[in-house]
Amino acid sequence: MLTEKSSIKQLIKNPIGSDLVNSLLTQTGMPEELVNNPLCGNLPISVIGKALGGEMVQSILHLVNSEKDSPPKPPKTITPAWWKEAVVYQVYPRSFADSNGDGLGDINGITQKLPYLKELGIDVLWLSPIYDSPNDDNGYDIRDYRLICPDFGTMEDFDTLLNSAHSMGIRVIMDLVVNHTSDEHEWFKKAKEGDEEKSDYYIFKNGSPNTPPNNWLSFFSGSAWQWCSEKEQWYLHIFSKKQPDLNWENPNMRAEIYDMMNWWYDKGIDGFRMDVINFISKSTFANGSEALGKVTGYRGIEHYFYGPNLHRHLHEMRMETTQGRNVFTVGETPAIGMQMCKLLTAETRGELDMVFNFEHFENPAKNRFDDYEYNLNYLKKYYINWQQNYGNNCWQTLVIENHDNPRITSKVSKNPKMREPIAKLIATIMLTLKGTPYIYQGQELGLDNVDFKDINQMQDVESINLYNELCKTMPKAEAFAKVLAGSRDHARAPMVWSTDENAGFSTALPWLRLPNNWQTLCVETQRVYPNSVFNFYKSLIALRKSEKALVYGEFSPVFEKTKDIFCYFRVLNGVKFYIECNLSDKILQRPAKLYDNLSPVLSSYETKSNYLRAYETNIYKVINIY
Ligand code: ISL
Repeated sequence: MLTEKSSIKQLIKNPIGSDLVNSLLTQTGMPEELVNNPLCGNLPISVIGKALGGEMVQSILHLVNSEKDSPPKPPKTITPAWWKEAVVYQVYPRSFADSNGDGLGDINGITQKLPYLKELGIDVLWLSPIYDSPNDDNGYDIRDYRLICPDFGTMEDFDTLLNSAHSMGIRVIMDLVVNHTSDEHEWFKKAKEGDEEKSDYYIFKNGSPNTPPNNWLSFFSGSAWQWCSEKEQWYLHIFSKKQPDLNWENPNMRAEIYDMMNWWYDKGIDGFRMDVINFISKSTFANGSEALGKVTGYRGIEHYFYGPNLHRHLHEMRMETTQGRNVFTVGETPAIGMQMCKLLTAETRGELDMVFNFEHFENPAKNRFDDYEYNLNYLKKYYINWQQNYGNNCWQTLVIENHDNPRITSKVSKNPKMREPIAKLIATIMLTLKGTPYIYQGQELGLDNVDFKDINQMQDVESINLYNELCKTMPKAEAFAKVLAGSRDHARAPMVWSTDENAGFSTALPWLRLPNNWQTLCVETQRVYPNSVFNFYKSLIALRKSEKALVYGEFSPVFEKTKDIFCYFRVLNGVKFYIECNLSDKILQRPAKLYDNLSPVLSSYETKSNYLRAYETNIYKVINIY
């Protein structure tokens, strides 16, 4: 048991403690040396409270002391699995391909594009939610888990997609959104009508209509509580008020979820991506720490991002649903550090197969809505740490883009000339590291952010709520600029297929503005240009699939201390690759003079050079290992 009097050194020795300290350092931008030097290490934990806010220490101690387990010791070798060798592709159905001319993507559109996914070389298709939904959060608010959203088609269309994908050797995983449902779900409607059993499926609290039960904030602005006039009670919604949180302490609710999961598994799907799955266990409903709230932006998060029953629920879910099936699960786990990820994914623990960790999505002390140029040296540091320390009994996800974040090309540089080299650099890193790569639609084209001019051109509930909130305290133009920097709509813009009207996405006006320069960036244009980002992705995926060393090989970085250079070896059974990356827009001296036994395999530039050009990446096979 750690107390306020325990030392910072002891706190860091504890796996959960080390995650929390790392996360605080990263989010505040404070240097690691601050806690790693012996002088500070011997100070009591209470000084953190003095520096950042007293009540924060109690929350940290509570989290640290409530985890009784440590991550299991890793074995010397990795156990192979098909999903470790797979390349996953995320489709955001609303924006992928419209088959019926209503301006919205749909299931038949995805089926029509399966040959494209095959051509790219992907193995697994992850579908963002396609279930029946009022679409307050584009499908992440589910009304009926066993129905298809009519915007996207029918269950028959889904069956055709699944069968066609399988016949082409592509597996399909679904999004599982069970931290919350839509407020239009049958359970919530019954709860509002006074059904006691269904009321306990959600988190209702008594109180006066003027004061929410606690100070927790919603991810989508404002309080995380909504007054329900029918019941004269508050209900919890960590996301929009149309997404009430489920009560995972209710065994009947859990059983219904497992039943639904098995229903989809029995249909033949190959796994689930589990939305904010680490939020399902709420600890207490005490106020969130003001100080932590300032650091994280999400006041109250310490009470639910790593709750006391999380491991128990995930283990039970696995035993009831996934165990014994040839499928995999990947949890979306915001705010979780490496040690917690190990406790969620270590093979002997029977919880999840992989998780998405997001620590590398922003530079230290930055958040998504800050307008800044992302420094890739941080990505290098992050990957070196994870590749070396995650352990052979845990398997990493390699993810840089998704439907919740702006495009990486725009994030790294505002110079449009850098778009293509950055896209190829990211592709190389993702496809030559250890872990399962998750490519987000359009990433393989090197798409960049959309030139939205006005909040009315945006559709996302998060962007709109944030804009309205910001407008209370700042001029509209400033509020829009902030929203524009981090809006999720950049990644949700329609996929660009051809130079036809509406980029071949739809015959009607698309539901969201098209990406910039779509005529140049679309699939049709890139396909015929041998050095396009698309063809580079294709070659990289093919290379990864033919070389197990790129999947399971040992990772060893070189020239680690050289700024703007990220170089590493991947080695397996005598096969050795050397990967060399320039992380900057400057021309750099090539660091590896020593290696004249390198045979070039793939390069992001068309011509050879003695120097490394802006964001240049090269992959070599090392011949004759001595
Ligand atoms: O993307 C994020 C930070 O870069 C996160 O804060 C993200 O909002 C969070 O991880 C939750 O995302 C998931 O659940 C939401 C849904 O709106 C997102 O689209 C989904 O990916 C609620 O279901």
